Amino acid sequence: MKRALITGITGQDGSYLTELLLGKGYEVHGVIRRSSTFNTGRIEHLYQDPHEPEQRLVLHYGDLTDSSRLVTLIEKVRPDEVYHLAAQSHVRVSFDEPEFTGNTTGLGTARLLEAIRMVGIDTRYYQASSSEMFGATPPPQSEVTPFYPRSPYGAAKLYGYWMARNYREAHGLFAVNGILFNHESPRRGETFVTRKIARAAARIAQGKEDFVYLGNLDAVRDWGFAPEYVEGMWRMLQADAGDDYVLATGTATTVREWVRYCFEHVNADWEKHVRFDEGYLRPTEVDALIGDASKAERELGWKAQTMPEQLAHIMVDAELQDVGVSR
Ligand code: NDP
Ligand code: GDR
Repeated sequence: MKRALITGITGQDGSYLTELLLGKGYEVHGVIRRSSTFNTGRIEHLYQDPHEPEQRLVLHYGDLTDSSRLVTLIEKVRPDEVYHLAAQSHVRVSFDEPEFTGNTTGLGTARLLEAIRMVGIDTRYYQASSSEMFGATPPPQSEVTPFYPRSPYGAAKLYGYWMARNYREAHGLFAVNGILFNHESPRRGETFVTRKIARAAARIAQGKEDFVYLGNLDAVRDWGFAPEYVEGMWRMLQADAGDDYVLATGTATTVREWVRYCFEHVNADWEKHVRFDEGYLRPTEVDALIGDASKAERELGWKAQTMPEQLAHIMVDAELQDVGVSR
């Protein structure tokens, strides 16, 4: 039985990855943060009582700012595969909290890599790199596109990317950078734009709200479906050697088009319900991200299946269900 350690197991991707790995027969260990309220909602359906003899999902307290804890965790779990997904992952928030974002999203990666090196285990390491590292470089973006991050988050992720590459080159670690373009789902955090809009469309259609306040509607993103992307992460760690791969759909959608997809799905006129709030603008914006995932298709047999309009419908339907409407 293979053993995996997932940081960020309580996040969107962590929850789907846990489902995938448990389904493949893995023993899964997840790192959770201590908080005063439950933060395990996304993995509640997977929870296994520690008293069960066959327990294959084990949760451990830990934090990316706590180096010694990362060492004891690696020592205790001795995983065959490490999926490093934990991060302060919100781009807009990173402008308000640049130091914290650097400490967790950037240095947290160095701490984890160093814990692996210090303990000296033979493991495979996945780094959750991001299309935000391309920032201002025009699309299409692939593994050979130059980076130009436009936020403290993007800069921190770029540091993590190069640390993973350096541990591959300097210490021979099987380290992979998955350069993932935006991927969404009904489990997406409520403050990311796709979920915010899907949720607003459903609630407005049900008369529970009247307006949604948004920032830049002209930004172009490449939105795919998260469960497909975690399958890509797993495939990267099953390859013959550590390498870097882009995962994306290759399609361009503006925030405005996403709004339209969501509101049309509930037969509502978006122009009556969307209002502008400059508070959601970023000091520096990433105008357009459109990924070229041909390397992943060629080498891993991975290809995105769900395209943005269908994804918007999946997310709106989930929100409608949440407010008691079934379709
Ligand atoms: P989420 O924001 O949903 O999840 C982030 C996870 O990190 C949560 O489990 C969170 O815990 C945990 N975390 C945050 N800070 C710390 C810390 N200091 N110590 C330990 N754990 C911490 O992100 P996603 O699931 O969407 O993304 C997964 C990873 O992939 C992230 O690194 C993200 O930056 C990256 N990424 C995401 C993309 C996307 O489109 N979703 C695209 C490209 C990259 P808690 O639940 O307690 O807050
Ligand atoms: P992003 O996702 O910054 O691409 O990062 P987000 O959904 O936050 O923004 C996408 C685009 O929408 C515009 N926008 C708004 N964004 C938010 N959050 N709220 C609004 O009200 C709003 N109005 C317009 C933004 O300006 C932006 O252009 C996500 C995260 O998951 C990162 O962790 C990940 O690395 C990248 O995707 C790839």
